[in-house]
Amino acid sequence: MTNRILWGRLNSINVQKVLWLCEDLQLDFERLDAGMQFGLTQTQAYLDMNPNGLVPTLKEGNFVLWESHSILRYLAKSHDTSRTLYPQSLEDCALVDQWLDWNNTSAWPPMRILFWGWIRCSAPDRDVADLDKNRLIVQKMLVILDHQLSQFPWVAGERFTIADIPLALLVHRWLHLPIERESLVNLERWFNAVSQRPGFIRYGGAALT
Ligand SMILES: N[C@@H](CCC(=O)N[C@@H](CS)C(=O)NCC(=O)O)C(=O)O
Repeated sequence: MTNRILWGRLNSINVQKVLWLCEDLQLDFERLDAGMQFGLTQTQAYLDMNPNGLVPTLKEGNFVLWESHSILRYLAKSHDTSRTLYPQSLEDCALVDQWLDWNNTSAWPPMRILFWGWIRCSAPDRDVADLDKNRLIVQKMLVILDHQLSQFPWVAGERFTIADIPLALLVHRWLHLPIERESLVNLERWFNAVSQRPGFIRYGGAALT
């Protein structure tokens, strides 16, 4: 019997981040479908846990936490005995935070527009010019990531960390959209490696829906 409950639908990128880490850490949990077609997120009971009405939400015992990156940090700090996924050294930890923040503020916003436009929007409603503008912005972001990966094997340096997780899920979406892409060799090398992680194999590599 687990004391860990995760609310969120399987095709949500933010839920997948947490599922991936639970798999890599071999944590047991119960997952309850919530969000989009599953609803639940606007019920008072859910809003009392997560006032944003979004997924994921994690509950461990009586402790409730939302924001996918906060959940990643919390689970890595509390359950990663190797202390490498969210490193203890001030500088290494700051670099992980830097890339997690960059994902949320620079890379994901234009990628979210691309993902919704190509996957969740019907063709007649698609603003192709706007999508192409955002494609170029994402490409520019991925050139920055590619440059980082030309110097280091993993996103935040010499080891796999929680900073790799959101960016790998973003790149998986990028690679599966029906769009033009410039080839980025370091990014491709890293993506081949990161997609061997147990969490990606189980939860990250599904078809986009
Ligand atoms: N910053 C939040 C964003 C959460 C978020 O936007 N979740 C989306 C799914 S990826 C959501 O709940 N969408 C509404 C729904 O699924 O009903 C996080 O990282 O957890």
